[in-house]
Amino acid sequence: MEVGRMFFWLLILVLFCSTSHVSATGISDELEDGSIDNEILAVMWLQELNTKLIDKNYELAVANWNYETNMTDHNSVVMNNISLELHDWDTEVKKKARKFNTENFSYEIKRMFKLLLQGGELRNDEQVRRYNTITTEMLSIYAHAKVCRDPPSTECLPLEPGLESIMSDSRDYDELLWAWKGWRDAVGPPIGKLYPEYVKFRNIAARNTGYNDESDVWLENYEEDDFETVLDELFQEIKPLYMHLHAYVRRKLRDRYGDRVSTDGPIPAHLLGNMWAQQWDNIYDIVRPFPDLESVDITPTMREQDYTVLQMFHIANNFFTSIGLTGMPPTFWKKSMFVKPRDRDVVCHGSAHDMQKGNDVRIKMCTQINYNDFYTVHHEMGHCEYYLQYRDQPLVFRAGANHGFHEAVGDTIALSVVTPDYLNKMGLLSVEKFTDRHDIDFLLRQALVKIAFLPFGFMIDKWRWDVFRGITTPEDYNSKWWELRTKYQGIEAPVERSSTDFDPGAKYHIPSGTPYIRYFVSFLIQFQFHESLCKEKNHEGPIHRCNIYQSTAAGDRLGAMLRMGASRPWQDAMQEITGQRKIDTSSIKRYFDPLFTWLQEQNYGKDVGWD
Ligand code: KAF
Ligand code: ZN
Repeated sequence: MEVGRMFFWLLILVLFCSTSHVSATGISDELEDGSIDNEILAVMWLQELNTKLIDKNYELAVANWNYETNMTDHNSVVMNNISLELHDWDTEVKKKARKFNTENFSYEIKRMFKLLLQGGELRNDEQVRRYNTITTEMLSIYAHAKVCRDPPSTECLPLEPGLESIMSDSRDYDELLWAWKGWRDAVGPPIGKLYPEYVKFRNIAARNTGYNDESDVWLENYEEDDFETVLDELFQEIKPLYMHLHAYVRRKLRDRYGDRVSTDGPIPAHLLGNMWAQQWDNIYDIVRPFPDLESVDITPTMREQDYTVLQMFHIANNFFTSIGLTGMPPTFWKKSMFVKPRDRDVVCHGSAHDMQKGNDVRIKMCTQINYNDFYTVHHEMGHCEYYLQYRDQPLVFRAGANHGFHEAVGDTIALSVVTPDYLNKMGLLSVEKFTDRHDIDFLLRQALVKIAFLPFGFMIDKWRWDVFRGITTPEDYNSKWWELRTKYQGIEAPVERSSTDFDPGAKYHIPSGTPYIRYFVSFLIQFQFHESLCKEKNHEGPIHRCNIYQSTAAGDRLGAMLRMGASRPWQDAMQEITGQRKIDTSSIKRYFDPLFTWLQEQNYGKDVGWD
């Protein structure tokens, strides 16, 4: 041990022993909040906490994994018991953390305390128990729901696979309506009954720690004053592009479904190829501008080539390693759940799990062999790559720079993966000569994924923030939902809705309590990331054609940002990768520029908008 270091530890020991209210295992409850201003002590306390937290979190992560991949009552009880125990422990930790006065601490330590103390806190065991019951119940309703066909058929379909396939593949207006309404009838009302109580508990927890309500907790992750106004401005900037896409798609749908789609009003929500009308790429065949060109949809080719699910994961892994990032470790391949098991109920919605011990990271997906899931595999692996990159950070910093960053990693990679250049290399596409028409065809499909999503990604939490604030009350939950769906997305319910419906509950992130604005943020910043990684690679030409496969220069830059975790505010992480400190729509606009020009030409003299 070098002398300086030894002296440091000696000093710690002396200081430590001279502080009567502090022992190695704890800090006396008698101390007043903010009364300890000894930074060395704080460091020691944090270090001890780190070690203990790893064990506790691992226990919960395993229990959570066991439940979500095998939804038995037993696994639910085990998970909720551990969660209760961890909650008590967590409350104690926070109580102790508040004893420190961090004012004069170094930047890093101060930030650790700040992150440690973020969020709400239920302070009553009965409330915690009830809260856990409600959230488990909502998730279970969502995971178990099935919609049955009319007699004499006895067939009952779950969301995945079943209803989602109907929504993407069927072109029969009534069948689509059946699946759309059936799913909402099955999950909406039972989840809606529990939702107000869920809101109540989240707000109690938030107020216990000094927030106005839960919306403040959710927005705090973005560490920017008036972030809502920033978001509003960003949304306005991309709205013209969305409006033109919407108008063009509406006309194509009218060609297909006739008068049931109006010329100038909102689009019926069940015709866009997706249960939530959040992404429209599944109706690419209906809206294709140049049907004579080879389709950029790789689903048929994947099936012709007998692709396996495992292969999809290996191809994604290969992309990450090709740019010099870390490959998924052996435990990933052993412990992940790649396909829906036949013998038990699972939460099918994709997720990536950091067990926070060693390099144990896992993906849970009910993967099917199609283009969409090929993309989702990259999305989920992006989360795992982030986990692996920041694993040497102290525990509190093992998180995305903000939630949007975590969502953007895999998607940034996927912006390269979907390029015809890369898919050609992989033998999934064989476009020999790439013309301007190919560009439009490709960009239109990308817009159905990326631009169509923006108002959806924007409105979900606009709805929830007002619910948490009490501005929207339970009687108005559903009507407000549709007001926002129409205002931002320009879609409408195909059948009348009432206050006994609870259509928000039909989207996974509502019963699971997962904030959603992260995806809106992600869908903007991933284009900023993509553009700067392309610069790093010295790509020439339009950025929608750029593919960073095998560019270690790009990988190095991305890796440096990922390794920061949450140790600095996201603006610093953004600067690390793009040189900018703001979320900026110019990259996404540049990417789609040729399409925007083309759509404006197509819509010339036609109705645009839905008022
Ligand atoms: C994104 C990208 C493409 C299409 C659509 C989206 C939006 C969104 C959706 O509506 O489907 N995508 C997802 O929900 C993908 C799942 C996930 O990777 O974002 C997952 C969601 C989840 C699952 C369980 C508990 C919490 C959140 N997120 C993660 O696994 C996750 C989140 C933060 C850090 C690390 C992992
Ligand atoms: Zn995700």
